[in-house]
Amino acid sequence: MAELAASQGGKPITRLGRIIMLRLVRGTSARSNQILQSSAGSEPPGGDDGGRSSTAIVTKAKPRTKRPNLYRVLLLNDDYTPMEFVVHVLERFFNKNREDATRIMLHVHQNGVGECGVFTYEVAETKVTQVMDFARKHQHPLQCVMEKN
Ligand code: TYC
Repeated sequence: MAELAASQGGKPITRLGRIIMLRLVRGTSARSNQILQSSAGSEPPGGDDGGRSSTAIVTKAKPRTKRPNLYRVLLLNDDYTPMEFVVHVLERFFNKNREDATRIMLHVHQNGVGECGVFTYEVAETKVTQVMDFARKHQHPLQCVMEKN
């Protein structure tokens, strides 16, 4: 990915990412991601080449996307929360269909813990808060937690 912009010598240049400056005159070599030659503010006004040369800026924006940390949201088993309530929680807050919700609920019931989904930190935190608030409102001891993936 490269962007090209040209400027006359002496004009200020907006910097975008790493900038490679190339003097478009004979004899200039290019090495990527390095400033080769800058004429900004250093060229004599008017130049000495009869206006035949110009300065180009090639910006090569290095992709800087980072993968976000991911967190698993888990439901914990208990002896009191009704199965139907847990299925409803999985449908309502984790967008599960009834079949998947029932499968996950039974997994938690039998194994003590089970995964509802994997999310970025803020989404996971929101889900945990929503589930805990909803369980408390209905006076069920259901516990929902998150753990780093
Ligand atoms: N063990 C509960 C019951 O027998 C059901 C249950 C399932 C509770 C999953 C919590 O996360 C849970 N009523």
